[in-house]
Amino acid sequence: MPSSPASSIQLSLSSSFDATGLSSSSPSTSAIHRLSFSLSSHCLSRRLSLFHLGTAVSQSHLFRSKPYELSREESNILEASTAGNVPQMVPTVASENAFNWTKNDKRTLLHVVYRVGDLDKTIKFYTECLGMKLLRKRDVPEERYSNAFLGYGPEDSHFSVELTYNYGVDKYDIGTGFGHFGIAVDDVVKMVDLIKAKGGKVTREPGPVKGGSSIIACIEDPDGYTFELLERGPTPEPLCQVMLRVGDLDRSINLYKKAFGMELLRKRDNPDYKYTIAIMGYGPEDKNAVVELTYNYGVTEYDKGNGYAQIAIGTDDVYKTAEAVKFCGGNIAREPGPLPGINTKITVCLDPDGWKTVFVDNADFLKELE
Ligand SMILES: N[C@@H](CCC(=O)N[C@@H](CS)C(=O)NCC(=O)O)C(=O)O
Repeated sequence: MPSSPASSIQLSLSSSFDATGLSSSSPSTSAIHRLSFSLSSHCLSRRLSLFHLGTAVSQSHLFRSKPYELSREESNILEASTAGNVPQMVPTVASENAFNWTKNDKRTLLHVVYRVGDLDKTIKFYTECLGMKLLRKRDVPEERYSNAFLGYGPEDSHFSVELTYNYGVDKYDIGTGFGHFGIAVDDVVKMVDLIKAKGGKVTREPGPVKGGSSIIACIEDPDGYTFELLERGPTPEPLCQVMLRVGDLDRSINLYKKAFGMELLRKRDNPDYKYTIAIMGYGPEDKNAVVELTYNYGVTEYDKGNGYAQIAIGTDDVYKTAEAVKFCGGNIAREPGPLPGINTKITVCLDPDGWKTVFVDNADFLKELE
């Protein structure tokens, strides 16, 4: 039976992904190998190592829930590219499935995790000065730490902070890479007055942001973490930003888009003050918390200290997410699996600057909340 161009391409692609990843039984498969291996070099080494280790089977098992068919556009690209020179960017079965997984997975920013030296003192400051609610607390004595979760609404629908207190550690180094947590408030001056009245430390008085018009102010919490107060209209998500400094903005945007499935919501260059920011997230920033990546001209490295820990992102499958991150050249620092003592399944990714992102199984996370 004659096969359609799409299905013959599908067959060739499948046969190219044998356990070695290097078989070339026919001119067309060898051409496709060149296509597969002509992606960027970090993707190349990842893919080679995965397929050399014979994980092609589990990859396709993970990602191929139904036979993959190339769209007309993809078939055209493939046809055009097999006819001539080696192309720059052609989707493979596995990379396309990884891409689809990342795009269709149910991802939201769950919480941001960092360490504090005195849980009660921080809870008092956040509830009395910042208007947060204490959402839950847990003690994990076998691991010698406690957590407190605070925020502006229930954790199943709001971004929150997860404070970690390690028994006996009362001081942390914040480093220079962590920037701030952003809080949207309707009146920055009023908020700052309240914080001052409660004895809080204001590090930047209210006023228009340098090079812009929005009103901001900065305060420091008891451990020295900066909170930027941003004057905005009413929002369902007052805890609205985590700002991290990065050494190469495009490199980070690429990873956060491809591996984390975030959108680049906004990018702004401020040449007068020699920095560029990129706002990355899973939905519009007036309704969702976002990650603000800041690049300071010429600064490629920061000291990350030991206070700030990570952002947690919900996913429907930590195993597929870990594989998808690897396909995009991301670094999985902890293979997917359940956390000791809590049983929530997680996987950990380290971005090129060393910032940690933890993907948390959505269903396990909801069970934690029960
Ligand atoms: N050099 C700054 C660049 C980022 C920056 O300046 N961000 C703006 C907010 S988007 C800010 O903090 N401005 C301080 C001000 O206006 O006083 C840093 O690394 O924090």
